[in-house]
Amino acid sequence: MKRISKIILGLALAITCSSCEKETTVAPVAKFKINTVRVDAMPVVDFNNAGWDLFDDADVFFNIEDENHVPYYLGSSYKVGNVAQADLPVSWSLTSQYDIKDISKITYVALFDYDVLDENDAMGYVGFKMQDYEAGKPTTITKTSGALTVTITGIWY
Ligand SMILES: [Ca+2]
Ligand SMILES: [Ca+2]
Repeated sequence: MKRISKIILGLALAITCSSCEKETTVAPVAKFKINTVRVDAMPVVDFNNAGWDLFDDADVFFNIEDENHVPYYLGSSYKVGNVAQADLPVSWSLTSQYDIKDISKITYVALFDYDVLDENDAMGYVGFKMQDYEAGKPTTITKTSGALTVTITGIWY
């Protein structure tokens, strides 16, 4: 009798445990990893209506920034020299994937023209709020902001 009640107690515990485990398991929050960044379109001139460089075309690179525009991926060493409009699109495969861990926040891809003698020229930025894409989970997303169009590809995990 004693033994039976022990077994029953054990069973009851097992059932309770498995059911409470189920209750505490919430749906995993989706995250996104950026694998490639592509610039499909970029502004022809800077904010002063001048060309990006005096004698030739823009030397293009991008940074990936968080919602406060703090850069977490610095792409200046992967710049592509003298990109004319006819050269577009240009794309980069990231050497290390960029993890967007909080998809409720905006992740910016900011484009620059690399300059040697003065500060790099900002060419614009595009913001991606991955939460907006969570339902369909597309792996390629294109977004335009002003004259700049950026496509990111990656994986949901
Ligand atoms: Ca320049
Ligand atoms: Ca140049």
